[in-house]
Amino acid sequence: MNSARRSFLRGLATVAGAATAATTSAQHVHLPAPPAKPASPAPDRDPRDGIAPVLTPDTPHMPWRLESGVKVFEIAAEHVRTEFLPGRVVDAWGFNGSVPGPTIEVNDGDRVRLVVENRLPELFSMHWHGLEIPVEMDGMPGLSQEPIKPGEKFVYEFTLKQNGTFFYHSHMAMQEMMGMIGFFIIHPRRAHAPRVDRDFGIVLQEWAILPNNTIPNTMAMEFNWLTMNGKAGPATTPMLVKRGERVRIRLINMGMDHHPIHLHGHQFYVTGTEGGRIRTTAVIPENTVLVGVAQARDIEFVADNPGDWHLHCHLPHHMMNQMTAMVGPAFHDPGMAGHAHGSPQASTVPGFPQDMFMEIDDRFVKPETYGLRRGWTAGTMGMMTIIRVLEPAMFDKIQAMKAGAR
Ligand SMILES: [Cu+2]
Repeated sequence: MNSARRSFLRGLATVAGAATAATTSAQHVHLPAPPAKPASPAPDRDPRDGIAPVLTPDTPHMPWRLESGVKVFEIAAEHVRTEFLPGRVVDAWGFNGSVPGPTIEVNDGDRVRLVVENRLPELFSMHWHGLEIPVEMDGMPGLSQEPIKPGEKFVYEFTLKQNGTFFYHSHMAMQEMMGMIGFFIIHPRRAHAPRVDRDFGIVLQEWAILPNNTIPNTMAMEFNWLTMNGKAGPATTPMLVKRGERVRIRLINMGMDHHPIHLHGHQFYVTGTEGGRIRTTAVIPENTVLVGVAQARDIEFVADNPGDWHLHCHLPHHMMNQMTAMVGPAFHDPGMAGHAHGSPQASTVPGFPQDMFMEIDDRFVKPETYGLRRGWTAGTMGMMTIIRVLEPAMFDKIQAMKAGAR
């Protein structure tokens, strides 16, 4: 048994325990700024049960209220103007002002009531992906219910009897491609062993948006914008962990491609799928997990290698922004040699140019990026984010900066 597996299993004994800025077009200047995403409420959680709250960077939590023992959520399906990057405005469809929709975080055994309002100009219905619930609650338009008409509501209500990483989404195909998905995370009554110290969630989405356009082309078969929780690198907010902590990252995918998500500097175990928890004796080590369409994958690892590490889709075309015929191989201009950090002779090399290297660090200054190596933005694009394995003092310093920034 290697050391990584040993350290993963140790806890069993303690059960319960590119070129982004250039994409802004003049027509966007007159548009109103996207609304700020709603604030996240404090998670409903007793810290003694060993369960860490889930953080979904750049995406808020769905608020709820308790009515006679039922957790009530109000969800509006609506147009959402958002930004993948500063200046890259997108007219997507989402929920409660957010794309992807706010994260629903509940517990096994909860009774939930989800009041869904259709603020779209066409029919809609909501599906609860992976949940074992009465068929009339499954949200299949036509088959299990009348679709929700514009301006009307439908009340979904059921009791949860599973735990794991699930999601909610429109069950109208093209609406899915407008962005209509969100996490539905159900915690077990007691934490799975070994328990994790940090628990993150990332929604993988892809979009086809031509330059000077803000509306995704939902019929496209090729995609030039790749997002994690609605942001493209380097706008994806890094995940912060302390050295030595055990970390879970939940990944879900809604789009037309499967994404091989690769973690640098660590091996991980896939501990859960869209069907729930994998038996501990069945997990295998990996550092790249294929997250297929409509699938969920939970990965867990001990963050014992300090540094700032990429977590990203490894499809080359998914590691860049705004890929179009205007950049990359199709754009051959000898004048780019200097602009793209090439050599003066670059234009004599067949194939030039391929990649550009643009440092735009000053546009992504926030506590979570404090202390990253200069130039980090040039290599963090598309479906890419960063997990920062920090020494405790640095971790605490950034947390204090975040508290000060609020
Ligand atoms: Cu990908």
